[in-house]
Amino acid sequence: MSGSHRLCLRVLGTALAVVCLLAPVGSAFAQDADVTVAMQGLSFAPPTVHITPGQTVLWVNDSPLAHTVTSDDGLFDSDMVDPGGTFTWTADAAGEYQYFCQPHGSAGLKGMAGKIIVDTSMVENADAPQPAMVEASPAQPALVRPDEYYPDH
Ligand SMILES: [Cu+2]
Repeated sequence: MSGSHRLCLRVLGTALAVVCLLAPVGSAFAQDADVTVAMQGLSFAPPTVHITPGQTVLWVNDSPLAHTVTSDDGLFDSDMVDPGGTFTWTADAAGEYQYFCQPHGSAGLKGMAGKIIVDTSMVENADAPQPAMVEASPAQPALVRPDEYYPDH
């Protein structure tokens, strides 16, 4: 009776140990990156990402080929990223940053290439709902409808 109980605990303990070993590896990537771009086949997915200054892009090579993440204007260059490998870049300033893979693309968004748009539009988006709230107030006079004031009612 107690023997089978002990076996159950041992299996559970082994399962927990495996989870504990795997968890730190996964969370390490999640903490570092604000946006993830996959290298899939001969393309970057998604090809365009949008971040704000100070945020980090993580490239993950999900393809069986080695690729590079090379800035058009020389700001960053990953060198060869092997299958399963990663590369990160943190944007310091606003701007549009085009990049390409040296073996499979070239500058100017040709072939295997992508773009990082860095701006503060997320802050601008936060202001956007305000005009919509102002528009809601003119609807109030409609509560008093002229056709409800016919004298013969
Ligand atoms: Cu490539």
